[in-house]
Amino acid sequence: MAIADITRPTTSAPASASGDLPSISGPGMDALIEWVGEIAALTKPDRIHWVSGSRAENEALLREQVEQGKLIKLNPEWRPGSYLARSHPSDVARTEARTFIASEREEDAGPTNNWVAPSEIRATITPLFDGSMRGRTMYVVPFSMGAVGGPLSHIGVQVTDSAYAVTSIGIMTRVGTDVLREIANGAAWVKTVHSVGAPLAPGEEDVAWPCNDEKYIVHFPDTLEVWSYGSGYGGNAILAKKCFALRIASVIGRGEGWMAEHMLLIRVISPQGKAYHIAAAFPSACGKTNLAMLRPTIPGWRVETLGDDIAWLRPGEDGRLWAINPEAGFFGVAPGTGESTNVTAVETLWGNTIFTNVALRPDGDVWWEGLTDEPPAELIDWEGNPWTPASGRPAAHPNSRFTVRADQCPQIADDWDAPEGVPIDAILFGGRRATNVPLVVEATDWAHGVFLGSTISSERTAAAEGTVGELRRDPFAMLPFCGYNMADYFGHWIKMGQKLRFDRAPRIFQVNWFRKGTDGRFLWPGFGDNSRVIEWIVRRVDGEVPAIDSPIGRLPRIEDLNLDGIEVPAEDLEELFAVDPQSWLHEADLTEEFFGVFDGRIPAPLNAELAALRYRLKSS
Ligand code: GTP
Ligand code: SPV
Ligand code: MN
Repeated sequence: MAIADITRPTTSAPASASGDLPSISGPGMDALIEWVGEIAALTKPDRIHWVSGSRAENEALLREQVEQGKLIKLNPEWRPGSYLARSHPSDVARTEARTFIASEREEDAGPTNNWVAPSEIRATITPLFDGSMRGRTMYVVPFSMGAVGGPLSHIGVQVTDSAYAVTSIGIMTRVGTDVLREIANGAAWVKTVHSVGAPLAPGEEDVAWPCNDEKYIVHFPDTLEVWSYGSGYGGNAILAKKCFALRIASVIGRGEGWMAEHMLLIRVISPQGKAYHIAAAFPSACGKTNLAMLRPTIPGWRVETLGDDIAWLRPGEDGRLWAINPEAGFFGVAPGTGESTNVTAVETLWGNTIFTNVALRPDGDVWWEGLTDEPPAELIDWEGNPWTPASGRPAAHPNSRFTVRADQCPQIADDWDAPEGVPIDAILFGGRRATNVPLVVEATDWAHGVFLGSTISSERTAAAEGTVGELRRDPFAMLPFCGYNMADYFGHWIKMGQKLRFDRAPRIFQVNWFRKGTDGRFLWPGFGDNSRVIEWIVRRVDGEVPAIDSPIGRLPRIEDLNLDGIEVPAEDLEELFAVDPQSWLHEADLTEEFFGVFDGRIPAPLNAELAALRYRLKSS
């Protein structure tokens, strides 16, 4: 099939699935209908469509987007049920500078968030939303994070004028009438409003990716609301994800005694058949999806996927920390995902996938850097222009993504959506650090682990706007996602530890797959070989191996690392675990500077950890 055949838009027709208000009644329904009416009165859409989550509705929405030239249907021979979206070149990642926390009090947002007074921002955005959906359909999407009705689950409703967002939310969350029934029965829900900010005048033709140069992603933690304007991309538009499941949920969790974290979730199974559960927080585009889908290169070990981006964790009555993945799909980074790095992801993407900003092959399939070693001879790049390997620019955008249901993953755990979740044995914190941070370090106790989490820094990636490669603090990988003062968030972590039984609390580790040699290459093979580090971690959890005390934490003895079948030169291994006291004293100075930003609000146990670190470094 030629490219022209699958990209040609035809005339538009409305989605056929009814979109009528379902006949569900109950005390909670009236409040929802009233709120939808208020938003419609403000945004003035041509139509309101209540999303039922049915298959027929989803197919109609996809078909309509193809007819409007907003999605390209991929060749079903290679990629059944799959589509390509190309965003506007100005709307390709989360916009942190346009993301706001509008708490009543500035100190509740804290120095790392963009704070704005609720009354002020409402005065700014209300005129923008006024009439912003003219000429468009307003979709009402009820969704559940976590199994519908589960003890750790929460409900939200997103209204949006983007069909692309609706089909994405349908993959990423549980959408449907059973959620409405929960709302009707009185369940609490979070209000999220999304407009791409591109009203259509009568007769005006739509563009492939409507958006607005002016963007506002605003969170109201005191009233549990999100208002997002101007962007159609990722976390800016799928409000269930970062806006709700992290920023708003972190605030709810602070009040209710649980934690919303930027973490993947896996079950590791040893050759003896013993299962361990690990949660790991790495910043955006630093390897969560890859570790979530790990295929161990060491014989006998297996990993089952539970989640790849967000975990909600709650101390259980048994003194353990229990976790669920509140999402139902993966919104993963495409570049770098290939047979040699993440074959599980490649298999997950066999069909029923929405790709955004990847390249299109002449045969109607997709491609991105790293999918295969050799690029195809010709492509259409993410902006729709002809591309060859000689073009001298990437064919896929560095933050191009796939959106696919979790249950398509060949190694998803059978019980991945169990409402009660899984008990966590180990928590990992990581980042992208070319220098200083060893391959793995174990915290001496919970407070030291919280200190490690609070001091994580990482080189910036293309997942958000900003300078790629620049080192920045990203505590707990939550810098862009914490809905309240991060110093209080550190304190919440300390308190959560006190709720756990000391002998049942997860052990905490810091990892770094990205340390580089002086020649600029990665010292550690990474990907499937990260299972070797996981094996050591699990053996530490079981108390099977001793560790070496260092000023920054406990390091493995090299002889305890399973290196069978890989060649890592001895000098590289040494470099991977080198702890240079001078560089670390400098890191400690930077940590003091970072803590200083919080105006004395850093919890005392973390200041004590910093002092103890310096003492150990100076006396080592
Ligand atoms: P978000 O979805 O933005 O939160 O990203 P993520 O944390 O899920 O990152 P992901 O797993 O998608 O990886 C991002 C990039 O890091 C990809 O290009 C990967 O190929 C690369 N990467 C992941 N794991 C490793 C590793 O162990 N070693 C190296 N060198 N690169 C890795
Ligand atoms: C991230 O940036 O951490 C993501 C992508 O997972 S987005 O949903 O756009 O935030
Ligand atoms: Mn993420």
